[in-house]
Amino acid sequence: MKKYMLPVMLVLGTILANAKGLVPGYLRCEYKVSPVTDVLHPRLSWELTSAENNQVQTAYQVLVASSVEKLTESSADLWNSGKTAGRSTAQIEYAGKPLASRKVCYWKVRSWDKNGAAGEWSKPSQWEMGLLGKSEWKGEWIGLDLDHLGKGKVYHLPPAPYLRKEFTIRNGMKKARLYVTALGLYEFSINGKKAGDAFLTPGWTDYDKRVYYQTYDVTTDLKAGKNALASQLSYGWYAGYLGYSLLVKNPVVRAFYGKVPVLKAQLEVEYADGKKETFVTDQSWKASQGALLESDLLNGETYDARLEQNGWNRVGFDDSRWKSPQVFADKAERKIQVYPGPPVKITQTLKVVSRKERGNGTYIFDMGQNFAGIVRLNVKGRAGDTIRLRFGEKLYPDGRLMTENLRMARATDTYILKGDPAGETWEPKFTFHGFQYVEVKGLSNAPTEETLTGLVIGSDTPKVGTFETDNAMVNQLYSNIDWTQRANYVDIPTDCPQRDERIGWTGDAQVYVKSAAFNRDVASFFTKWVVDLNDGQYENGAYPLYAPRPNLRKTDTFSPGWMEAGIICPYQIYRTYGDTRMIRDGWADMVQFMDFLDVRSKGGYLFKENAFADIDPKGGFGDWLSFGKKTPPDMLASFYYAYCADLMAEMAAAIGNAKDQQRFTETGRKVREAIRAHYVDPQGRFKCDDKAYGNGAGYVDGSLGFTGHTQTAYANAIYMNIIAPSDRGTAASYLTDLLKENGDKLATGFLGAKPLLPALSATGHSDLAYKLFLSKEFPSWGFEVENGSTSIWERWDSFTKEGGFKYNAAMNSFSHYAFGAVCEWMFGNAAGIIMTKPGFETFDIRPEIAPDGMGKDGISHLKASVRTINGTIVSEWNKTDGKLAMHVIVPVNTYARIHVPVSKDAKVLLNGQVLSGEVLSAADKDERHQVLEVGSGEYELIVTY
Ligand code: RAM
Repeated sequence: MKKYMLPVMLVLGTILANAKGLVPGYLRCEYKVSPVTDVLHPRLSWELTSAENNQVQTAYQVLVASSVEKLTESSADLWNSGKTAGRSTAQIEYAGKPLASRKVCYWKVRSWDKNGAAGEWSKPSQWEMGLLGKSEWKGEWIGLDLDHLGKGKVYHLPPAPYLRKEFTIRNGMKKARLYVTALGLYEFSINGKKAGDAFLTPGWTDYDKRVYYQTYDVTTDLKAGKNALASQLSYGWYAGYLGYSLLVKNPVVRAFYGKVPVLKAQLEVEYADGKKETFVTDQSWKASQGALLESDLLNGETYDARLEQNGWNRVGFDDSRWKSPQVFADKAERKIQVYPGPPVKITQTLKVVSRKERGNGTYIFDMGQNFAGIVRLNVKGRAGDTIRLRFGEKLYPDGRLMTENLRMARATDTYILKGDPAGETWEPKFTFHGFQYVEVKGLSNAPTEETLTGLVIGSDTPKVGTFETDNAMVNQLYSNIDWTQRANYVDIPTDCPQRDERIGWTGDAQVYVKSAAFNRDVASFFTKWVVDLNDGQYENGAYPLYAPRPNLRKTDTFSPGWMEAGIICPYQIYRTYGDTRMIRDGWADMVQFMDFLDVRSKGGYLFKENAFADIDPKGGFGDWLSFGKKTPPDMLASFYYAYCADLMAEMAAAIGNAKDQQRFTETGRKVREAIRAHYVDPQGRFKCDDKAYGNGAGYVDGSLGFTGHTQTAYANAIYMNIIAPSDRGTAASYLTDLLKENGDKLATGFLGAKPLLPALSATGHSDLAYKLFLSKEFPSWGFEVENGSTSIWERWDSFTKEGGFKYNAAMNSFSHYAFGAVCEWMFGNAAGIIMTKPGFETFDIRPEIAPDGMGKDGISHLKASVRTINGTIVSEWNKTDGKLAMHVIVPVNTYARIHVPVSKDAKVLLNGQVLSGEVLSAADKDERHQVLEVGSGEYELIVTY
């Protein structure tokens, strides 16, 4: 499949008379706008726009100063990069004077364009240094042990501790910063007002190794005279219930890191006269309990408003009956660092779509969308009225709330009224649920529109992708994918938000990470989680099943297809954002993982049948939730071995490590050779020694038997380049045969679904990829949509008309993003946005146009856009009789090759002009492209046949 391309360089657009060169905007530091960071050499980025087409940056200059006034070339006192040649507008490392804790740094940038003309300076932006190191923390860990008050039969849920302290501020306060962290969860307030708007702070980490803190600018919240600091704590990931440990009867079911949640806070006040004062958590604080009687992430909250201690978080409260808090010792090796990710927040509110009475004063509210979050309750009633809220993703056909699939997660919030005649509003603080429906019991008045409001929570990852077509099913599918991502990117990438699981499953994360990056800016989200992954790495080098990794079940360790997240996620972040720091920081860990694979393969560069018979389940999870005979997990492990070696070789090159590059290139070659020798027959079919697996006992679905000849095997082999390019055609025909034998239906699980459509497209079977993509028949993505889904299901058959919710009591989530990995094909193939250099510095636009003749079930118009680190790319196509129109936007500072699909006699108009140039020979079977090489600008292409 040799491609002959004749690049046509286009000089487009007229230079506007008043063009001012390149205009930098969206200034960010460590992927955030105006952040607080403890990165000593933070990385800066900006986005360029220009009134001209075909523009690139040839040089830039960054100024950093300790005040906005000093932000001039002659007085920038922290850093003047000088005119620095280069096209990069991201990952520019601060290289000025060393930065101390608390330093506020102002910065701006200007860029030179391709003609050497300097643009205007950007507007100033800023970042602030946090507390650099533990010695900056003067306070103690304080808390109140209420553990003995947990009373339930099934759940041990003690009340939440409350902490408070009053202090006096002199006149002339200039600036105040509050630094807060907790082992557990905290909400902090100053004079009764919540600090910041983040939720579930300070996030989940391996608390023995590190804990994060948040910084709040509280300058305007303080006043001269008395002020009150107050905090409520909860058990959260530190001391609460986690995962399925209760379900599997693990000896430990809660309090995996510690039993008592504790707080550490530091308020630093600066006066106009230069004096400073610091107020910290210590034994002089007061501690008690209040209305929050139960508070747990998985199990929900119980709040008895009659027990509210009025004014407890304000000045003047009588706390003489409160106790002194207990002071808890620190662990020497525990780091306290700035939270690196995007904050978890309430990102949207939802109105109730419908409410139905079910008798006995029970109502079912439909929020219209499956999401992760909580509800705000708004009620009026008598003191002691008890309202119980239960959450579910689905209703039974008779209208009852379905909660079986939550397994041991109680997911129930209870509010007991105080009887305020003006009405009462309440929402939980330290829990969330995955749901669409809410069952409400105990209302003394009929509910109204205002009774419940849905509050969507999730890591606040900026939306960067859009995807729209004229096919309603596809649009709903895209919406379902994004909602499921939002519901599961909650501090860490979880598998599901509803049942007793919600943990950072590595397999799910690795298959989905590329899709995720098309939808949302996940740079800082993964900056955080990759640290969790490395913290969770086993001593032998394996990455865990889930990160962070409390021991939820004795036998949980690692699995092929899961553990490779430790390589695949940093690689994807490198590709998407050009981030080489994540590679450098994690290099030793990643190399250790590769060493682990080498050792495990006993020098044979291959995993033969039963190579992972010592883990549980045997062989690992394999192509989890697939249909039919199982793809040998050891064969897939071998594929992943080769694939990881390739990614490592590429990352080694990116950080200039030639030795490792060579090592991993070699590894990749040897693994492939070994795979071919062992798992491929002379006809190019994948095979395995199925007898070696015996009756399959101990393997996932082992009783179904094993074969190498599966959709998953060929899809992965093509996707990961396991086979020689000359054998791809053969592999593709086996794949299409298998599909045909199966009535053009997929049979793939977690590891096979992602590469399936990309592999078909890569081998000239785009039409078949579309057929699977657009199908509404079981099993397919469209089937879920046809069944009214607003999110992505865990299983292809999570619900079927014949079987109903047959898996419920076991494992049946309706919000699991793994199968949403089709998103990668939607952007990368259907819209054809294909990165060719990290950060989309160069990319291809090569849309695959949907087949004709499908009417309403097909696609004739598709528009996708992605805001990359280099600006927004748009790819749109519109097919009408005998005509194809393409609309492409190429951002400033990037180059694209636009592949225009043309048939022999096609005429191509570019921005209204007839395009001359050669029609190229077939790229794939019967597909022909004309390739245009372009710089930044907007391109309308009309192809008439
Ligand atoms: C399930 C999880 C997850 C999957 C593992 C193997 O319980 O929900 O999606 O990765 O099992």
